[in-house]
Amino acid sequence: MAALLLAAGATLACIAPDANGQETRRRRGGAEAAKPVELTPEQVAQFTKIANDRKLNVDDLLAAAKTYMPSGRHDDYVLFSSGGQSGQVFAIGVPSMRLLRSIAVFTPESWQGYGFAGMEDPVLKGLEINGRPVNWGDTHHPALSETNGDYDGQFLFIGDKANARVGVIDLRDWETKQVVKNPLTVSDHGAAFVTPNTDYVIEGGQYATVLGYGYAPPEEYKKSYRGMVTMWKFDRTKGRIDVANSFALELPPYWQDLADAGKAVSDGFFFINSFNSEMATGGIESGKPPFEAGASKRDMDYLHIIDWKKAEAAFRAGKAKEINGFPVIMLDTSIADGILYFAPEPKSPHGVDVTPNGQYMVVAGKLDPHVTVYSIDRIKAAIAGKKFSGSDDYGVQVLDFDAVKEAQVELGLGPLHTQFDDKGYAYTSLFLDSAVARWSLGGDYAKLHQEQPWKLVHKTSVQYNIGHLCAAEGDTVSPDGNHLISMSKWSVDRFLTTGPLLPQNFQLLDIVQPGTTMPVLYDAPIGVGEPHYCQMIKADKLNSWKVYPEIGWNPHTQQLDPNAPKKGEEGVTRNGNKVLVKMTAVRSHFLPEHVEVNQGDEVTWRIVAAESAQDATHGFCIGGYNINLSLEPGEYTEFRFIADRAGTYPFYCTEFCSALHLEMMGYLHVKPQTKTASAGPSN
Ligand code: K7E
Ligand code: CUA
Repeated sequence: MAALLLAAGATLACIAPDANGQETRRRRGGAEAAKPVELTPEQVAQFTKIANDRKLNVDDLLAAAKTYMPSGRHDDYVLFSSGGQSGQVFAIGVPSMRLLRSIAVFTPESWQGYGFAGMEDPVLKGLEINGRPVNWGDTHHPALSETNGDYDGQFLFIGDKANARVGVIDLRDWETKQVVKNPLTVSDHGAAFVTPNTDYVIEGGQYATVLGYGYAPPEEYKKSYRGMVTMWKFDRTKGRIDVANSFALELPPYWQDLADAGKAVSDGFFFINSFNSEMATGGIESGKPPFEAGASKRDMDYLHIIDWKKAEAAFRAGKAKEINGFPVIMLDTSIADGILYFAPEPKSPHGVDVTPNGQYMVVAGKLDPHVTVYSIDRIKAAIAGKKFSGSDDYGVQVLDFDAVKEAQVELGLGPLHTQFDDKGYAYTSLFLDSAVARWSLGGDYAKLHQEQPWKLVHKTSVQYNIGHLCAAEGDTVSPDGNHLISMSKWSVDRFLTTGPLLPQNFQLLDIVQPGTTMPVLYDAPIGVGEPHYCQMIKADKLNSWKVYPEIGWNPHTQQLDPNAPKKGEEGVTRNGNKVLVKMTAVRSHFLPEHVEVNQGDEVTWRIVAAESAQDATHGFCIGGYNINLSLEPGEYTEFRFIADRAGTYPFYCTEFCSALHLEMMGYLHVKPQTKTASAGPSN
């Protein structure tokens, strides 16, 4: 019987994945080679009956046909979405809207094993702030790495608003490699955005503080509080942010909001919208106007125009000053070197987005029904011609609004963010209207469409209160213009009630047809966190590994690890109270199966998944010791812990990897220190 079971296990383990793969390939091939569909009268009758039974109209049937993915068929795009307060990133297939994976970034996640690898988990260590573990994040803006302004599918960055951190994900294995903490501010908002060749990852601030974790009372706001933007240098070869070559710019204490890098004609600049140029300090509790009123008093705020190539030159010339050990280009240098200019922007705007050709910057009104469009040609000419309307309280020169403004387009209530397609349209989210506005671009874009330039063309209602939106390849120099996601924040009445806390609603819009056709095709509830922004990349641009390149691969160094145990080296060795475990995991056993240590021993455990078949993932957990690893094919992990609690601890594989998965276990025996001590949890 055992032999039979083993044989069955081996069959399942070795043959099933191949058999599945073949099956999948056959089906995909079959689907691609399918003859054009011709419905028989019987099939038409069948469709009609189903539609009527399920109360579906023709548009519903069309929407289903546009989004349904037959089993085994792959999606065309991958949406990388912020997971909001979950601290994660979600990968979602488009057009099916199926969740493909979640990636733990700022919040340890047990399925992926991240954060549960004992004391030495490198990413977990990166979450510490001033010695305190801060194991969550408020993820906002993901940014795919770019080459020449086009997503290259290599890396993904994302900002943590609550703690001013940036996470780096390697898209070869879809795992977080690095988290950097901004040493200047507690929280941020305008992160992450990349320059067109990913030389820098931009992290803009938001709520002004005393830079470098300093203190000053609110009465000293204007004097002591400051905003900032940080330019994190990215080292593509290492796949890490190079902190030593990164720097920041001091900014006035306006609340910098979103950022976007220039591209093509505007390459070398980036742009940040801002609000609270009133420098309101709130204080509703002592009879002062609350922030919401105080920060919205003036008619104009400032679009920040930053010449980052000049800033980089100033940093390299040693002109930065250290704050909390981090180089900062101070305002006087930025003004003197022509690094920073302002342009007026209407009333507490939200979002700045650069058109694919780099020519225009679109700032959405939020409290103003317009988007305001600036042109880089006008900005450059105004700087060169010194067309200033004055300067702000800190001496930053303000460009003349009429000199830099290209157009203003009235769209509706609460415009927030803008995306672009391949047909010369822009799409702006309208939070208060709960709609996506399609409008026509002018300039070189005018020849791509039949509309009047700079005009509202159409609005599609969404459900409800859209924040960001995202078009296919929408932040690149060449957007695809077929799918658009509305990241709707309220979902009341859209889904079954899930208690008082409802999911967010990602709605898929079809933007293929020009003009006034722009239907909602699909509602995808997102029941984790409040996602802010996402980016959508063509799936065939991703070159993900199917398995790790070699057995013994260390995902943190992205190379073969010399410490990875090889087959035949398994065992337990001791040096004083230090115990070294070398283990391999292969269907369906761990080797060794018994590990004996003494209470108080410091245990270093090295484990390799000696597998090369795709999806032959093992897990490894030790209950009570907070250990859980995901051991993907080829992966090597080292973890350490103090065996401070005596007892008998089964360890087992947490992934259903074969028919004999339940047998893939062993025991950690922690022998009590004294003969009288009793073992177990009551110890
Ligand atoms: Cu919610 Cu981009 Cu943080 Cu706008 S942000 S909605
Ligand atoms: Cu290995 Cu279950």
